[in-house]
Amino acid sequence: MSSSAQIGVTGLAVMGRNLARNFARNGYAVALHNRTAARTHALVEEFGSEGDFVATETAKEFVAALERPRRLVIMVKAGEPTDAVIQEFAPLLEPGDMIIDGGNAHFADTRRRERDLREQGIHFVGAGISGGEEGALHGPSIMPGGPVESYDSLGPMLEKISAKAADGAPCVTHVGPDGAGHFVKMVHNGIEYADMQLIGEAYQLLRDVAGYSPAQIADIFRTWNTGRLDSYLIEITAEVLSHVDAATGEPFVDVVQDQAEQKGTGRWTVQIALDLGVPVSGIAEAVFARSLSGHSALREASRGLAGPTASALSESEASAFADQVEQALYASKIVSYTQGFHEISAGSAEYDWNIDLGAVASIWRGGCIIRAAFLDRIRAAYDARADLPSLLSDDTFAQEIGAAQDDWRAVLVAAVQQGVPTPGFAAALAYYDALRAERLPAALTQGQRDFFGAHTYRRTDREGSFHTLWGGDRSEVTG
Ligand code: NBP
Repeated sequence: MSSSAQIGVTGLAVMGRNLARNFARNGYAVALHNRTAARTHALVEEFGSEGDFVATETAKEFVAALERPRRLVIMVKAGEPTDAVIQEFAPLLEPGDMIIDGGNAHFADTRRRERDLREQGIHFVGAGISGGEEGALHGPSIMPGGPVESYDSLGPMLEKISAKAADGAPCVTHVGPDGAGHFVKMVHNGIEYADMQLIGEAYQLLRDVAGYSPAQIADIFRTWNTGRLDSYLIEITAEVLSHVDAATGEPFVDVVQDQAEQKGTGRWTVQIALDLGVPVSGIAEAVFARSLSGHSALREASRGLAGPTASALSESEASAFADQVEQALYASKIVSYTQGFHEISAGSAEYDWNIDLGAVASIWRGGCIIRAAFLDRIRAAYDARADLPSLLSDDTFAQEIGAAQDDWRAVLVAAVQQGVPTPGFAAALAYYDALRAERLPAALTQGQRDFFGAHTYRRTDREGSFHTLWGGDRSEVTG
């Protein structure tokens, strides 16, 4: 077998198969491998005419089919299968070869794998890939980490197969060393959770408070999609809401069980944020909301609890309310992204990744699930000021959120009065109000901690740490 393939893909389920086709369609010779060889042959049989594929059955054949230095993409189930595949292939590779893990790995695993393989001289690139199976085929957003020198030869290939933003820029960049790519992909998914939760809350408010039907709400989302909320998730929301179930003739959304599923990345985003001390309350509420939806027995047992009596809005009130919901959704979305970017910036500082936040916003503009017109403006905000403390410190976003705040508050008042759960909108507003507050009750918390645990406190008027003798004469001593 000649070593002619420029890249190889092992793991040919939905994602790997489409990624391999994407490379081939872009003119690269692609070596194929899968644990179960039948998948490899099925791909060649069905799509062999799309490009130059080299089907292989064994690990040795696969490695032998690759030109050197070798570029080997792993697209298997994240976790143990990835380690198993690395253990199978690494002994067959040579210094300078490259393993690219395109699965949804935890960034800590990526850091470990990169460290282990570095000892062998193998470049390990953990690459977050977003866009689902369609993205993998037609152009995903790609978030590669790993050694920067690997990007010299890999980068141009990824740029070719990636999505392109509206200005033609490829949706891929070298995010940073070792686990930086998978970390950014994790936060991308966390933001995706928050975006979906906020859209869900907007839908329920329009349905339960304004009294619109799913078809009418689909039209509202279509209108929103022509404005500043223009995004893939808003677009598909309109599609899902306008779909009618063929079997029953009911709106599709009414025949689907209201129990949301989750894989792991949203939960990881929150777990890591807790470790880093970053408040990602919007993402956390989204994860909890999915979790609550799945507790069917608990929900069943609570159905009889008292709630307010809803009062229907008139047609003109409903229309005005819909405009307010748009404001609340947009303002809450700004907060979600603010929190997500804060987590990336904290991760970057903790692990010394030096991540360019503007570049991250830029590569999310196409191909990925959270692609949105709005990301152009986030990129511009970070490009104008790389050390922006928060998106809310950007003048344009600050002005927009300021202009939205009255409606945002009014929507939450309506939600509370009518008993519609809006944890995402509420958490976002609480975050906004907490950030802009002159004083927070944390001062009282510190007093309590000092009272029961002598944990000490710092004063507003003097340096140092202090303790009050609560059980004695309440005099203050230096802590
Ligand atoms: P799956 O996550 O369903 O994994 C199936 C693949 O893993 C098959 O090729 C299977 O081989 C292989 N595999 C398993 Br399972 N255990 C293995 C082992 N011990 N050794 C070797 N191969 C093993 O595939 P997917 O949905 O295409 O996703 C691939 C990766 O991409 C995952 O990490 C996923 O999280 C990530 N991802 C998925 C999406 C998406 O929308 N689906 C989006 C972004 C990222 P077999 O054929 O022999 O069983």
